[in-house]
Amino acid sequence: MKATQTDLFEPAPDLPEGFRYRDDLISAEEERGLVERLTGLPFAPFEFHGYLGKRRVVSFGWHYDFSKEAIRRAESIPTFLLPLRNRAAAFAGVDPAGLQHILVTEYAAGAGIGWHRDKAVFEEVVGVSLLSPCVLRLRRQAGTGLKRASLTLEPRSAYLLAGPARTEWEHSVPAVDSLRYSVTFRNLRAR
Ligand SMILES: O=C(O)CCC(=O)C(=O)O
Repeated sequence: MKATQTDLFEPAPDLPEGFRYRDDLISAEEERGLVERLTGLPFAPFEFHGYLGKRRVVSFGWHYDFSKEAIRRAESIPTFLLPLRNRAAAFAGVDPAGLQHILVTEYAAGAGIGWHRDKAVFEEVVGVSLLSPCVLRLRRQAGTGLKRASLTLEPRSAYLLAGPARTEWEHSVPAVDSLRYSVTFRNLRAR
């Protein structure tokens, strides 16, 4: 991580409470194997109320339908993603089986994701980055202004959004320079 140096598990003072980051969640060899499998997935352009985004996505376990603002069942989680889910869960300190939603996102060069907070149906969010670095920007309202933070997510790294980082802060990823995949794991909030 270049922009803001943190301990393995403790956020730097300027990173939000509830945010955690670590490099090298997986090895380069594991990354190669995963990317090979990811390229064969049935990606579709991200759709938001009829607008098609530049990034492409595929969901497993559950799918969040933005047009209906509801989640629905999706294809089962492929077995090749289960070891990565175990690793992500161990990093986040959550039960792997609870991470029932997986979103794989393909960012071609020039694709990013705008400011948002993940939907309230989800609880913690664990993201794993593959192939290329990107900047993760974070912001939240502070009085009449905005408090901001950012860091570089290195390939093979993981981050956790929990607590205020998840519920109070928004995040975004500016357009990437070269192909990047993210695999985000989410558990469902008790209903
Ligand atoms: O690419 C990332 O790691 C961020 C993904 C994200 O914010 C999302 O899917 O909501």
